[in-house]
Amino acid sequence: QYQPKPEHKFTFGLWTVGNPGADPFGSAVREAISAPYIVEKLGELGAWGVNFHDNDLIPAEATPEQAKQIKKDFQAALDATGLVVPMATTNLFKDPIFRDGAFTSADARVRAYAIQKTMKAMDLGAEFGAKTYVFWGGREGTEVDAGSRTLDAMGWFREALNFLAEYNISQGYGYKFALEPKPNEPRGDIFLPTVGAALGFIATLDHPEMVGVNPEFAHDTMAGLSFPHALAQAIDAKKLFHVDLNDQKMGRFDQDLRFGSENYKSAFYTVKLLEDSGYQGPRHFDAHALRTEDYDGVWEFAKGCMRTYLILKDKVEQYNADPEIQAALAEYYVKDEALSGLTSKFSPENAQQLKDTSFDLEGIRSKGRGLEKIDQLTAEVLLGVR
Ligand code: XYL
Repeated sequence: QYQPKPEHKFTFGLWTVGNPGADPFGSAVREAISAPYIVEKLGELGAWGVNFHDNDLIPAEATPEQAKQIKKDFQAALDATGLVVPMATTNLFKDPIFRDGAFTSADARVRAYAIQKTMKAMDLGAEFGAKTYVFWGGREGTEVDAGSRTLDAMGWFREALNFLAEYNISQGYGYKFALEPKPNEPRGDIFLPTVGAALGFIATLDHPEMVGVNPEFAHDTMAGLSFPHALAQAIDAKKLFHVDLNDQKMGRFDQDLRFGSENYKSAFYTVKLLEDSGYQGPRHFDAHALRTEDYDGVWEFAKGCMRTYLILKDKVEQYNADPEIQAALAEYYVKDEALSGLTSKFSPENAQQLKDTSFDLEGIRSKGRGLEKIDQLTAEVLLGVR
């Protein structure tokens, strides 16, 4: 039980289990491991796929010959394990050239280079069959605002995405783009900080149908926002093109903790939203093992992400089938066919009838909503006593 299988569509980035544990105050604590080795290990653990930034696979300094060999070895590992590459992305944050933004840099040369680098990274992803292309604008932001850059940045960001959407079409890659919002870190303030901000921006693009979001649990949680709420909005907008699962303490630096390690209830509602909505995409873990760990700990971390997801999936099924919970929910969702008929669609007649309706205001006001009971029952499912 709780054994991950490819059908569960669990994916990890090369940069997640391959994270050597450096932080701003300390150097790496783990040796670098190769992409083929990561693929082999993830295959053993039951993952479905692996994702990469261009430079996770091909280091920036690799010669064309080396790049060729790296790709060959990586493909061989994919063939041997059956792992797929559903998503690819670009590293637009490590190189100092991006220190003040990539697509939104105030320097036209940097903006052009960022688009060039992304086209090449899209070529690389397509070589391995990736169908989702993630845009995390880690350096797209400011510490200090200068001139009108905060406004100009929106236009530059739009120009880049429009350009790359046309490139996607002209190459026949069939990518779906997924914008990944984050409020801050590494920039003081990152542009398009929330799922809602990204959705608003997508509507202004030339190909809005091609572009959705990649919400990340830690990113909303850092800002003190509710990840399940962000996720629900993305699902409702039919824009959930990818999802980054991990965990996080509120108000801290970006911790990228093991999925389900910190906020059990939000993790539960996250899984419930994904499962109940019929989301078909990858369950991607964008997290890394604690810096305290060696590679044994890294593989425990990877297993833990998937196992906790499956445990929570089981809890969701239990919750959905629990007669007492369902009865409490049936009371919570007060139904009134006649009123819903009136409000479901405007007509002058419905409007008039609604105006003429009298409500039992005192009765509605004075009745509690029963949420203490529902929430306690939820807690008891999670705590394993139901
Ligand atoms: C870091 C981000 C990245 C993206 C991909 O906070 O989550 O890892 O997922 O660039």
